[in-house]
Amino acid sequence: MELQGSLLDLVDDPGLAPLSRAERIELSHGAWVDVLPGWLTGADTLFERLAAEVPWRAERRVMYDRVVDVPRLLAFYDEDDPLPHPILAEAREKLSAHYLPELGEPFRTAGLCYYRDGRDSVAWHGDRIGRGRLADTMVAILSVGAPRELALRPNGGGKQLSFPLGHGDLLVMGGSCQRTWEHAVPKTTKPVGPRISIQFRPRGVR
Ligand SMILES: O=C(O)CCC(=O)C(=O)O
Repeated sequence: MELQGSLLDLVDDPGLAPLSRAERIELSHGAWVDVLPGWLTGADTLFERLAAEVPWRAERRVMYDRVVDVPRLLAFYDEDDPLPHPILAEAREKLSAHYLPELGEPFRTAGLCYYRDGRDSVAWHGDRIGRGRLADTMVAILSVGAPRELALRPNGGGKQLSFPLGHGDLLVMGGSCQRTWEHAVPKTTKPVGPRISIQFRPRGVR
């Protein structure tokens, strides 16, 4: 399915709204999320550029006794790697400045995931490789393309929250969220278009 552009997003040049408009939702155990729908304008144009220009990797991994395809395409930009579009460097700078008083350090790396259709997904997990396993941190997710549900639940189960994220929406997971909550992008049989998520993380968080 092709990306259906958002009527609210007909501008070509990407731009970012003030982060002071983000709304905080407190979760349990010291976890929270900040949400800012439509943070990035021109997100559909950015989606098309990233889809075409990023060197996407298809990964495979061992599951039980089989090797299976990871159901999404991936790209990773380490802290010194040039990002694939200048608006992403600007987004990282703005996030770093806004959250510095709480986070105490800048966002540095960018992980990109490309969900081509409803069969692409990521299972329940926390970003606990590295410092997110032991200490509070933040992961900021900018979504472009068609909305997909990002689901959150307390570790091991419980009442689930779900955010449809696409077309320039921002969601920041903070506090103990990576340790005490899990997140996922579930598969869906609904006819959904493609989505790219850009996750900004501090050094040593994966
Ligand atoms: O697609 C998303 O927004 C979430 C990605 C994610 O959880 C991850 O790559 O660890």
